Amino acid sequence: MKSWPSPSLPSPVSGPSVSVTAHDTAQDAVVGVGPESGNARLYVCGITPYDATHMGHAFTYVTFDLLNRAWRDAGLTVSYTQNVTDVDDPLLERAAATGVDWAQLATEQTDLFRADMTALRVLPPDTYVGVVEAIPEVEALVARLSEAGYIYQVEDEHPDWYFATTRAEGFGEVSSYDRAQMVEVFAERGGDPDRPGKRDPLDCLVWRLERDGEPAWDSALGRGRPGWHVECTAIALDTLGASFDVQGGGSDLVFPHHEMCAAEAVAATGEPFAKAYVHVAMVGLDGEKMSKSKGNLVLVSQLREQGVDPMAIRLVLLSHHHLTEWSWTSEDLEANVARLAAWRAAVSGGTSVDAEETVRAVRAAVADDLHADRALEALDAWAADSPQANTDAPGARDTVRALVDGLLGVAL
Ligand code: 5CA
Ligand code: ZN
Repeated sequence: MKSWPSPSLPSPVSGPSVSVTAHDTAQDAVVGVGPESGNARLYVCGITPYDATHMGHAFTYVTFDLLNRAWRDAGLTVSYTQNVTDVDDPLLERAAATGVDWAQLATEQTDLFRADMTALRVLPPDTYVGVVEAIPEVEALVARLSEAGYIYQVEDEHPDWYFATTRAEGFGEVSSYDRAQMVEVFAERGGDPDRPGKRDPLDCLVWRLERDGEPAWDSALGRGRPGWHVECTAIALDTLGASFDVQGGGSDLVFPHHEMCAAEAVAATGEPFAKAYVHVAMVGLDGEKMSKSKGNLVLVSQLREQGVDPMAIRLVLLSHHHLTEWSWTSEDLEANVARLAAWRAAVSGGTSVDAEETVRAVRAAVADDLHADRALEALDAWAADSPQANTDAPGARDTVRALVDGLLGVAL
């Protein structure tokens, strides 16, 4: 497991526990997520570390940080696993194109990601695992799938191993896509529907045999490396078990990634993969999805270097609901720099707005499908008539400050 030291755990926030809801893609409905009491289990798909963290990544990880914090605030403990896709085609291609060692590139970019997340006060996952560290777990899962009759080799000069995706019970229930849509999106997002020798265009690669110049590991399947989806399935099942509470990621992972993960898990365990699938809308720049492959990036590290307060960046991210697509703008950043200053002024100068009522509104907004946007509005109203020294109850400002720190992860 990779280390990711905890910068700050949420301050304890006392208050009535509120159960948490979130939009589940599979049911296309806002549903209760996590148990009534005890331990909630979360798996969030981590980065492919070949370039620096952009605002799209940050939006995704801050959204699940909010879920983590909301669960803790509701009195639950949380087991949170995140992977690093530290060996994959785009990473190997970038390393080859820039003449650097792929493992070195992955290590550097993973370190930068952790530094960015720490600056944004994203709580570290309990388990942070690279695919390279999880090869034995992938092998064990493929063996299990093979025993259950779901694995085959294509017949060509590279007889790679495939999973018979469409035979798995419940296949299609995460995305609800029809078959034509699946084949189209599969081709766009790293899949190979047209590869000869596959039994079904939607079958997905689980083990790619060694090619010249590519990293490879010995395994019972032959020397090679894992396919993408099976990595997350193996890491999630190994660290959280089946039927964990939430599988999370950006909406670009609904299909094929999370659909394939779910199919593999059901085929291997007979149980559902996750109870709910939560997906974060895409962040764009100038009307296009922000992505490493397009290169239209606003980087967290870049803004930090320019001296932007990471708490203002975090407020920009929190001010957008996770189901709504939005584009990064400098106006939005300026507005949130001002918002941060107003909240800080209210913490030191006082306000006449009732703190308890504000705390209730913030808590209710976050527990309701992670509506941090509405929580921010309640805090804006609280801060709006500052300074009003001596009109608020003793300790009221500290209560609000502790809530903003613990639940929203914003240090005032
Ligand atoms: N390593 C895989 C997941 S196993 C991966 O998708 N890596 S990634 O680096 O491309 O993306 C990391 C996370 O950020 C994923 O959850 C992805 O869905 C999310 N993400 C990527 N681009 C955006 C964007 N523009 N807006 C919101 N989230 C995004
Ligand atoms: Zn994943």
